[in-house]
Amino acid sequence: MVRVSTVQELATALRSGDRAALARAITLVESQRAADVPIAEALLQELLPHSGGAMRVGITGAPGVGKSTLIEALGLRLCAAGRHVAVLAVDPSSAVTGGSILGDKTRMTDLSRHPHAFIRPSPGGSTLGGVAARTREALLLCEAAGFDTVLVETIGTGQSEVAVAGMVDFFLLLLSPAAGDELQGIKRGVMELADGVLVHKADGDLAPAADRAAQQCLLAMRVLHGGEAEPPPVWIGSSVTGRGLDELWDTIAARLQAARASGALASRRARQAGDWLEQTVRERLLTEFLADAEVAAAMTRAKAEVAAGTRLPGAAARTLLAMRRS
Ligand SMILES: Nc1nc2c(ncn2[C@@H]2O[C@H](COP(=O)(O)OP(=O)(O)OP(=O)(O)O)[C@@H](O)[C@H]2O)c(=O)[nH]1
Ligand SMILES: [Mg+2]
Repeated sequence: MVRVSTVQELATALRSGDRAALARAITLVESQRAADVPIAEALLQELLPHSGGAMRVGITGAPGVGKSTLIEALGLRLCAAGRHVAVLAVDPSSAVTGGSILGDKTRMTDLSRHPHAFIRPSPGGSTLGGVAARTREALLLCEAAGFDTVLVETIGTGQSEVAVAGMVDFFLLLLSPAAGDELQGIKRGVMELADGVLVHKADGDLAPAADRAAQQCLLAMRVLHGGEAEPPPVWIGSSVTGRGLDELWDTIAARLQAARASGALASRRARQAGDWLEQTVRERLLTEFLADAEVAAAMTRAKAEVAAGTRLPGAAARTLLAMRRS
């Protein structure tokens, strides 16, 4: 797609703030064509020293809780305050259907028109790992292009949350005002991953329920983070009225500022990069292993045997792994 000799040109254009170059660069890292992979890697390597400058904030929550609406409301405020905001998405459903939360459902019309904003729908792909990896690389590209704020939206489905929590500096969970009743049903793992919780849609008739939900959430967070000096904050807010949004962002910004000063942010990012490396190795090993036609056929047979209960998964896995070529 892009000639090797143009990596330098593309990097230069991207760093100068050229949107088309950024979009092209992201398309390049999203490309699954074998020929594009080394070029994408060269580009990322070239731009790596210029990445890392953004506040990276992940936003998760059940479908319809208002993630996109919040991102648009926050994004517009941040742009008005002079920040440059990039919005990315990790959508596990797009891995299956090729659809995209940002593209199809919520277009963030006002934010997308703002000259200081850049919105990129979730990449397609066959695995969540692949989609998340490309989003992470897109995040680095946005930073190299000068965006000082990157917001990553993901639907709350467990795995994608772990992936997004692993690429951001602050992971925000959105709850609906009804969450007080449903708190039991919210996966404990998600509450544990969250660096903060916003009880959203606290407006109109929903406001009293939001207050109750926030109280219950506060209790739950205290239990989960009992020993910590600074347990994750719980906010109440509305993207429709704007209630609580300034406070939300100011607290996140202050926490990140403190984490930067103390070195906690650098160690969080270092740990994330290490985890990412390990995960990438796992995923590539598996992909390469299964790319062998004999192995794939044996895997299909083994799955049938395991499903039928005629073989144990452990034994079948051992036989399969013995097929590895050295
Ligand atoms: N009352 C109220 N409604 C809101 C608020 N924020 C969003 N909504 C509404 O909630 C619905 C879903 O909003 P989205 O922003 O698309 O929610 P989402 O979490 O991004 O949804 P998915 O991407 O599909 O998971 C829309 O009808 C919004 O208008 C809010 O603060 N108050
Ligand atoms: Mg959305």
